[in-house]
Amino acid sequence: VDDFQSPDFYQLDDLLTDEQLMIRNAAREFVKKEVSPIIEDSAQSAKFPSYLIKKFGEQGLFGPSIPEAYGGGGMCDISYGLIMQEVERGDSGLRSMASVQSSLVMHPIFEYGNESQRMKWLPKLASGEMLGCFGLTEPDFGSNPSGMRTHFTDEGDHYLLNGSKMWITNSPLADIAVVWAKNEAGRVHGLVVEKGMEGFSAPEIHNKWSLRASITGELVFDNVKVPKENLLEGKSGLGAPLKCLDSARYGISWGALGAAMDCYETARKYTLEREQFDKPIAGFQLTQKKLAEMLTEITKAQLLCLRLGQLKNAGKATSAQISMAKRNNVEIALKIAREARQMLGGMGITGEYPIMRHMMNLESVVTYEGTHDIHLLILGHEITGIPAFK
Ligand code: TGC
Ligand code: FAD
Repeated sequence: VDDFQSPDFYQLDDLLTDEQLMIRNAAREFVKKEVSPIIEDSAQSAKFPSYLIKKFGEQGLFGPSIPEAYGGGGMCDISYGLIMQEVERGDSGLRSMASVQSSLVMHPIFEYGNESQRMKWLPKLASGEMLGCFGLTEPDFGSNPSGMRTHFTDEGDHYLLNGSKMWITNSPLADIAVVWAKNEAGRVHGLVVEKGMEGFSAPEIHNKWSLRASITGELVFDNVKVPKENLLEGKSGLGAPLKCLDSARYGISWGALGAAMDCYETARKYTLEREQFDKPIAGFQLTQKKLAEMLTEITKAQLLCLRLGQLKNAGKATSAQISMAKRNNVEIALKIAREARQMLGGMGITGEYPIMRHMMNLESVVTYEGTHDIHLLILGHEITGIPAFK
């Protein structure tokens, strides 16, 4: 199950550089060694394997595209995508932990922070000494973050922050939270809130049937005094957090592919070995139809990712292009997981195989970072020029 073959039907590996292949293979080996042996237990017992944070840092899996001067990997966006693919081949929950750290915490600090903020937080986030989280969603504002109520006032020598955030990956363990809140004028700004600040708490959300190996919580701000030097001054307005989402959504497009590959490979191997009616079930036309369609969808999704990565490297990828890839790739991964689950019959529901875990994880992935339908509406807006959100 975990020898990790990577379907490459169109020989896309030939289009990767030696460095990209080396980075991908190193991430693949790491996941095989550190994630695969423990992930089923973590998910079954709903325990986030927090000791992996440091190991992810040591392996260079945090902030791959942040410059090396700040502890990052200085890699291109295709390498970042390949890392996300391999991590999610292991588990979407651990990919969530890593994409929040890289795209939603390190990215805004790097893009919108000043030099002292960058030097204060980025190297420790890169090494896994610190864990971060990103607070945009609120109990009453998920798809529509522009309505957020979390706000801060200028109190002269500090800001006073009030409000709450919901569904925040990593929050109960995070050392810092990049929080999006409105000022007195209603303008959205990013603030870095640090663990231990008075009035700040991050209770865990329990009983998830999805991403059980990832820790999720709330963020509650009750008159939290945030030092003025914790404001990210480089960009304000809703576009600031949405731009971070572009980076995370891009990584998820690759990540979902990893989960899809794992389900496909598991189903391919299982159906070649499992016999019914005196022959391998892979010999029946219905099974072959499923496998052929899975491989076709994986190949199409790989092409989307690779081209999007090239555009991103050239600074030309648009938000709508990223929405198309996130929406398509998560959808095909979810469909492949559901089909693969059926192909394993009763065995498909057990933790002996990774498929049911991927399937349940992907139910969150299809919802977070913009739901399936929100991405469709982003594309509708792009095509027609008419926003249909409101
Ligand atoms: P709208 O008026 O369209 O835009 C407001 C401002 O933002 C700009 N903008 C973007 N900028 C960069 N990247 C994007 N993708 C952008 N989309 C919009 C836009 O140009 C405008 O700028 P300006 O200067 O004119 O003010 O905003 P709207 O309120 O109509 O909303 C648009 C909509 C619905 C697409 C947006 O709100 C949206 O994407 N909603 C979905 C929310 C979402 O994705 N939340 C994710 C939370 S984080 C998360 O889920 C982490 S899970 C992580 C994990 O565990 O992996
Ligand atoms: P809602 O916005 O209430 O949507 C409910 C349904 O209504 C959806 O099907 C949606 O598509 C539909 N809908 C909404 N508006 C429209 C419309 N205009 N037209 C048609 N249909 C519409 N957020 C963070 O900020 N940081 C995190 O780290 C984070 N991690 C998460 C981890 C997990 C496990 C989960 C489940 C969520 C996480 N989120 C995080 C929140 C996530 O981004 C939101 O769940 C998501 O944006 C959807 O918001 P909602 O759940 O409030 O659903």
